[in-house]
Amino acid sequence: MNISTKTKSTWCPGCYNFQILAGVKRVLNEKIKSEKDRQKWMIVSGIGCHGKIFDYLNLNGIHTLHGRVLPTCLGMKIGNPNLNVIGFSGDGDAYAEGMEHLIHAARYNSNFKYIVHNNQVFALTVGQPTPTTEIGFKDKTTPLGVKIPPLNPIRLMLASGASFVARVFSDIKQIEFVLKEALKHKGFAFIEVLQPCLIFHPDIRYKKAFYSLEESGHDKSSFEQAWKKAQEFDYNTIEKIPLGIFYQTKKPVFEEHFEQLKKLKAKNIGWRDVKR
Ligand SMILES: Cc1ncc(C[n+]2csc(CCOP(=O)(O)OP(=O)(O)O)c2C)c(N)n1
Repeated sequence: MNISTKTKSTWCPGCYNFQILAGVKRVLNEKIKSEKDRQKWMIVSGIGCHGKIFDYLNLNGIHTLHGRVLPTCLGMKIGNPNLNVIGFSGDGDAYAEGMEHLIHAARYNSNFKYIVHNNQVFALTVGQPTPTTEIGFKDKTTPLGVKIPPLNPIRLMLASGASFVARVFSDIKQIEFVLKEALKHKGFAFIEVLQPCLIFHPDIRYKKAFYSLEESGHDKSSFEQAWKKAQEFDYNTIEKIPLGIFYQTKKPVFEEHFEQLKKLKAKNIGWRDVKR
């Protein structure tokens, strides 16, 4: 079963979003072998360059409003807890317009997966700074340069109670690894992907600072270790950038708090299948 569409891509040639798309396809092509399988998957994307991934995956879902990926994913899980749901946001979508949802998604721990394409700019609207843009970055809207220190999304997710917190680079193999792990995880999985924007934030100097958490003996079950590792990179300090899974823990899943949803889960159905 092919989950690609024939839609012509409007991403810039060489855009790192292609790596994310390819990694996601690699994982989902293994899981989706028939039309019946395909019906079990839903995607949600926000508004921005990242959001176009919706057009390139032949899956059901909603290309939703800017910043509203997470409540849309949660709504899908409430409508049918048996669906596998993956949300895609940009850093603007996730950390600016959608910020309030992000904190609660981490608290709720609904069983869906969330991929943030972090290019450190609002790319589709031609390069304005976002909450993860480094100090000093200039564009036409910010001619004096960004003055305010960037947000640390990994620390925010840890502090908000997320049960799976990861960061990778937009490299097909890294996406494949982390998405497979996230899909095995029971609960909300937060995956930040560093995705340079070749046009509006092309700086890839940070690549030299990457190192793998998995290969450096990091204990992902330790909150204290994850908290320390999360501080190593804040978008301005680029001496050491840990990539991989920072933290993973078991926590009650949102859907399991509700008898009605547990019944749907047990019967492998959604609300629309319930006779009234
Ligand atoms: C509520 C709302 N605010 C602003 C916009 C304008 N807008 C459209 S795309 C976009 C930038 C998206 O940036 P990001 O989420 O980082 O995604 P990227 O384009 O970088 O992938 C903005 C601000 C909008 N569509 N809706």
